[in-house]
Amino acid sequence: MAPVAVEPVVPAVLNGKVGDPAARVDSFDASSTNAQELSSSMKRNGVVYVRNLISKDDMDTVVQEMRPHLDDDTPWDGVCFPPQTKRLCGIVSKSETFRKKVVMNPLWLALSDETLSITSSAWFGDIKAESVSRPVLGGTVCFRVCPGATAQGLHRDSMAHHLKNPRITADKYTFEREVSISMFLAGTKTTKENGATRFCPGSHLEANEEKPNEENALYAEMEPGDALIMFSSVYHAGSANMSQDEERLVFATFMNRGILRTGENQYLTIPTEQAAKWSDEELTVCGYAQSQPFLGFVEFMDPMAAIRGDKGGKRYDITDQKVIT
Ligand SMILES: O=C(O)CCC(=O)C(=O)O
Ligand SMILES: [Fe+2]
Repeated sequence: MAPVAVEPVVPAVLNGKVGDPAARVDSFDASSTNAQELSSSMKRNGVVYVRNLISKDDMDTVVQEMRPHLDDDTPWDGVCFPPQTKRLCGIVSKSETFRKKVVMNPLWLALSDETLSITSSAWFGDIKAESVSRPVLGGTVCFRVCPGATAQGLHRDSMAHHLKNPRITADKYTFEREVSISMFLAGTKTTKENGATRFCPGSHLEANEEKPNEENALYAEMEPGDALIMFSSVYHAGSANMSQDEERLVFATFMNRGILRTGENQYLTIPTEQAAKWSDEELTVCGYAQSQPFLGFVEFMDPMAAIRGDKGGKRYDITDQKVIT
């Protein structure tokens, strides 16, 4: 089925600065598209709009269910977020409507499966068996950008997974390059003025080593209930909120490859009260420390602090890493 609307092709994209000169952004309506159509568009561009992924009424309910928690966060210490932003993590368990309508959205789950499921066969003696590893929820975070916020730096969320992909052209692309996909769902109207997420179409084809280029960025202008879906290898960021009084809410949902976990489930196997008394070294070996950068956090905090009931644990910033330039 043809896209219902196509965003204008941007000259910066046409002049070949991004991975593929043909990169553009397609926009589909959730009622008349399917996972195959969305994934083939993402293959080319790294990113796609799905308009009306959830209804405005459901989106309003999600915002109402979140509202009591939206002020809980404290300003970020570091450069990852400007002080006028707030984050709310773990929303899969904070809003039932979010869990049922967004995390469990059939089109989103089908798209996750289409792009991230792994099927392989293996021998066990004389038996050859085929197995499928399905994607798992990587995280759910509400990003709130208030007036006066400056722009966040362009980054790839896949930096957390230490990918070392080379630059390729779109015809060489396969989903094997990816570890994760992200959905950015508009909770309020999002505009260039009020801090819409910006993103660089085609940047999933660039090498991980390549620096982001602001000139290639587009702003994800959306109505409540619309979604921007991208591979976590696409450069993107929250933007400056230059409005007088508009709060910008975006609800992010991440799906990761199902193999990104341990064999034995340590978090359910080891009693939490017991783990809370173990040494830092023991907890680190058992997977209770963050993998730098940004994997395994609890409310963006160091999980070692969280397991010991310390609500003021360290929140690792990019500047806590070894900064090279
Ligand atoms: O707020 C946004 O629009 C994006 C935030 C983001 O990409 C992040 O913090 O990783
Ligand atoms: Fe991000």
